Amino acid sequence: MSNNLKYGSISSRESIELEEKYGAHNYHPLPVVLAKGEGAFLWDPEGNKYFDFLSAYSAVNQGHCHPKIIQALIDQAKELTLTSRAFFNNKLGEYEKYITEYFGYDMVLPMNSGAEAVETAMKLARKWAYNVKGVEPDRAIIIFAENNFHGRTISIISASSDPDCTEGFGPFTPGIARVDYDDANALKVYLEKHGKNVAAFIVEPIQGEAGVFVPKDGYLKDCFNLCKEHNVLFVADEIQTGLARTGKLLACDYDNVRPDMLILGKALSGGVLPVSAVLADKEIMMQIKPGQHGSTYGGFPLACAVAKASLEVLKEEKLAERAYDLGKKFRAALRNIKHPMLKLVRGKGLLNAIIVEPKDGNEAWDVCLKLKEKGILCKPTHRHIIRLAPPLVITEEQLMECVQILTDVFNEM
Ligand code: IF1
Repeated sequence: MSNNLKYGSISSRESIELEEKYGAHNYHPLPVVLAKGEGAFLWDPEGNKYFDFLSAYSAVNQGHCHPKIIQALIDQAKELTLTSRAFFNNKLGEYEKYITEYFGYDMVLPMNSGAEAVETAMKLARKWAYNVKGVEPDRAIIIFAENNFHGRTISIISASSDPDCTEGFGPFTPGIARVDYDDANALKVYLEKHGKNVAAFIVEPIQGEAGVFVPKDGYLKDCFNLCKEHNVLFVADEIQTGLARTGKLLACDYDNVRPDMLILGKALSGGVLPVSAVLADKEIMMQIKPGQHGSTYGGFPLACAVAKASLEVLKEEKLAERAYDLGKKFRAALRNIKHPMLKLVRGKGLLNAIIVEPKDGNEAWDVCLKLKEKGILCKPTHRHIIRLAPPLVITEEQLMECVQILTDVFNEM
């Protein structure tokens, strides 16, 4: 038992030692231990307070432990948590009606992790290709973008161009192709050559992991139109960009594109449970028949209650509008920080990133360590890019306080 603890019963040091000893080393976390979260804030066991500028990779858009979402969790947890889909339950149908009307689709297939939803979309696309489009059996192709990130399963990393995601995990799933991101012509050329066997084009409206790559205005619309020309499904992976994060309900809204399949996850549960979903109209969704796909927890009553509350919060608190307005102010303020290490600012809404130019042996990781000391938690991606993505409930005043902290850190580098 350690003294000077504010939250929990073990210290930061003990927590790290336990993770090092007993947990797989599949991450290299920033040296900080979190014990409590509320809104835009996190605290370590000793009570040190931090702004969360990662939001668990956009899973906590509604803020940590949002009261309404936690209440929904508690109320449902006392009634019924899991039935499996062997039986009906009184929460799933109500949630399915709510979420399909919320996004304007006929149907939804509920899953758990984002990767499971992406895999589900791939299976639906293949079924549709064979049953509706008439692609020959086992010939369906799914196109992804270079530098994509859609999850960690074998079939999803089969689409990855990142050696860290693929090395030593072969052999890979066939029927997968890649085209350059933010280049509709690359998709056009591929579809003109192979379009008759292509089931779908799966794309992130903004590439998160790649470093918040925002494509040109109209890129998504051009790709959508090309897909329609070649009878190919346009599938948007909005697991990270969706649910108000980029300043619209969906990032596809910027191009007025309605994806044939919409993939959601992360903030769909406000960071409370792994909840994901694939939304599509009947022609696609009904290609999967009873017994052909599913999962033990997919659409379980507890997830339905939590996800419905999480979606309600987005609307009630106008989080997309907030993200839009605060994002513009945030990028403008960041661009005012004149420092040789702060090379570039990019993003939409409150999904932003800065590119850090190494200087005197300091690089993005060192900036993140300094930010941690001053009360902001964020982490580099691809070494020189720092994603800055606070919960959408952060206030303008708090955001500007963080800009000042960022300014101070760079000036001290
Ligand atoms: C990790 C980042 C990585 C996603 C998109 C599907 C998934 C993700 C657009 C899969 C998940 C997470 C996974 C996590 C770190 C984070 C991430 F992009 F957000 F930064 F890895 F690249 N589509 N992204 O962003 O969803 O199965 O994780 O629920 O794996 O390290 P999941």
